[in-house]
Amino acid sequence: MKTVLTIAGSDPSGGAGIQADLKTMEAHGVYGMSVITALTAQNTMGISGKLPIPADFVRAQLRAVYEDIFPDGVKIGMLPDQMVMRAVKDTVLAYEHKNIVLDPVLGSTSGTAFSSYESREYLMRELFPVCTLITPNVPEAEILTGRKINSETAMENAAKALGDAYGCSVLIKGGHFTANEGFSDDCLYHGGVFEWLSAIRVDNPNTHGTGCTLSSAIACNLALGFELTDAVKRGKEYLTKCIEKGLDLGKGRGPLEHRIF
Ligand code: PXL
Repeated sequence: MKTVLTIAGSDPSGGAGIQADLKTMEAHGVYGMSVITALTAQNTMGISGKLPIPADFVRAQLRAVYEDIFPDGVKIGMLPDQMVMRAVKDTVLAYEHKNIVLDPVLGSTSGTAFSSYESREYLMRELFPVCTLITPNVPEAEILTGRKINSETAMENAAKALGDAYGCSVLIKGGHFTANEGFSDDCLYHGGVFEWLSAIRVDNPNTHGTGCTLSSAIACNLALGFELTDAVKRGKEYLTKCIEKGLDLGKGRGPLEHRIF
C-alpha cells in the first residue's frame, strides 16, 4: 500500500487541515499519516484560537514516522513558525524526499492570516526549493510575489516568477479569481511550460478546506505513481467532485464531502 504523510495543523471541526488531508487519503486508498504542527480552535464560522506545537516535538513526530514508515508522498500545510519550518526542511533534506506538495497557508477561506512577514520569507527561501509543487491561490500568490493578479496573464507571470525563483513547480488556483465567469481555472507552471486546468465553477458556498483537500489529493496521486501534470489534473477532478456532492454542514462556510467513490 502506498503511504502519504500530512504535516499540517488540526481543524477540530473536521473540514480543513489534517482532518481533511486524512479523509482525502482514505478516499484515494493510500495509508495516511499525520504530523501535527499546530492545534486550532475553529469551525465553519472561523478560527478562534491557535496553539503551535513546539518545534522539538514536531521533530520528534517526524522522526517517529520516518524511522518506521517512509511516506511515498507528503503534503505540507500550516507551519506556525520558522522553527517548525526548519524541522520540516531538515527532515525532507535528510531523506532526499520526492513527491512533496506544499500548500502555502497564509490565510484561510475564513480569512484569518496564519503567517508573519518573516515566516513567509523563510518559507519561500528555505522550503519552496525542496518542494515538488507549491499550490498558492490567487490572494496567496499576490502576497508571495508582491504583485496584483487580475488576469490570466498575470497568473502565468506569477507562476513563472515563483517557479523560476525557487526551482519548484507552481499551481496557482483560480478559485478566488472571477475574471473567467463560471469557471475555476488553475494555472500550472511545470518544466518551464504553462498548462491551464479548467473546471466549471460549482455553485456551492461550502468550500472550507478546499486548499487542503487539493494539495493532499495531488500528494496521493504522486505517491500512486502519476506524473505531476496528471497528479494535478486528477487532484482537481477529485476536488470538483467533493464540492459537487453538495454537503451542507455548519452555520458558516461548510466542509466538503470527501467520500466521493
Ligand atoms: O486551508 C488552509 C488551512 C490549513 N490548515 C488549517 C486550517 C486551514 C483553513 O482553515 O484550518 C489547520
